[in-house]
Amino acid sequence: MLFIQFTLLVAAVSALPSSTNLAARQACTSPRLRKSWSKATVEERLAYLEAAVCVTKKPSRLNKHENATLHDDFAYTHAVLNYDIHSFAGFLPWHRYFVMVYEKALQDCGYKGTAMYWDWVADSDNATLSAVWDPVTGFGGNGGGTGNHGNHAPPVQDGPFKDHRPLYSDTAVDQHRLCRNWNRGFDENKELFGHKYTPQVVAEVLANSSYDGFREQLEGGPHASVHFGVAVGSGRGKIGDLVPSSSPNDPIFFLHHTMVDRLWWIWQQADESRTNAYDGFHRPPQGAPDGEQGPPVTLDDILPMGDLAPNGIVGDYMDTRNANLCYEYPKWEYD
Ligand SMILES: *[C@@H]1O[C@H](CO)[C@@H](O)[C@H](O)[C@H]1NC(C)=O
Ligand SMILES: *[C@@H]1O[C@H](CO)[C@@H](O)[C@H](O)[C@H]1NC(C)=O
Ligand SMILES: *[C@@H]1O[C@H](CO)[C@@H](O)[C@H](O)[C@H]1NC(C)=O
Ligand SMILES: [Cu+2]
Repeated sequence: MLFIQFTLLVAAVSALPSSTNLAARQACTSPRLRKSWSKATVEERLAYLEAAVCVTKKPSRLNKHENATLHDDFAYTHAVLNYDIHSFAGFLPWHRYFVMVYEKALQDCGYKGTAMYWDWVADSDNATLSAVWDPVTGFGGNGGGTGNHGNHAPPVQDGPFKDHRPLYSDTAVDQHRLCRNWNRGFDENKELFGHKYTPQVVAEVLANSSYDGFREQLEGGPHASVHFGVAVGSGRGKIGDLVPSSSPNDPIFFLHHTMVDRLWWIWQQADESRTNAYDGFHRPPQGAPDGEQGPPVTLDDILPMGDLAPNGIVGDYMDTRNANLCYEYPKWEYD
């Protein structure tokens, strides 16, 4: 009932966005190009890493725990909102906004660039060889070493985040070393589940002309496979940081989600009408009977951001040429 009233209410104001969009677009005269990590200069990569380390040392904005850092705030916010931001249409705009909040946090640490992406489509043949895992110009490699790490996968051994100590597992306080457990291409699988995000597979996902069909296939296919490929080693061992709802614990999360955002951008570029294409249904309240669905989504829906940043509105995160975003990406380049 509450939902129905809400939908009626927002229907009344939905004539507004187009003129607002136009004004916002005019304010973005020179969009910035978000780059692939592997194509950025060494200087650019080091500048990003320096700022990303700074975020892991800055004081928390949420002040939920005396040992929390700003980086922990990102993991906590994502974990506490987990149910409301995944497995429905809002997945894409919510993560677009979340990456933007992180980009601003990097810039508050002195970084002059933009978010960058891990091009796992280009790296799908053997994703363990990606430039993102470099110990000096990247995020360090797989977990390893000896010893017992409780519920956690082996800790990352090298790179700028080897001393990073995420505070949360899901929303529970459980300080631990940053950990990864790569899926090493067993059986017919490519390394890190790369067979789930080859150029051919992703081109097929992009060919889905319905917004929520595209979103569902991207989220459940390539997006999920990268999370699992980095953090769940072939059914063996313990889970790395990129899988639980606290997955922003691993700073590679933001490069992964910038790539997801780029694929949405590429999908939007295929037709002008797709800039504001948004459909599907909200999830039902947690614990509702199977098969129940929530109300239809609208461009006026709220993007909740907890206490990390002000809440957003979906319609403000559809067009990357809006003033609050103002960026673009390299086009599809794998054929
Ligand atoms: C914060 O970290 C310090 C140092 O590791 C530890 O002694 C302390 O118990 C932690 N505080 C809480 C509330 O967990
Ligand atoms: C991927 O690269 C790693 C590192 O060189 C290598 O050990 C592994 O065998 C490669 N995987 C495949 C399936 O070729
Ligand atoms: C688009 O995605 C939806 C949801 O996953 C799926 O049911 C549909 O078959 C897809 N359409 C095409 C043409 O692949
Ligand atoms: Cu997420």
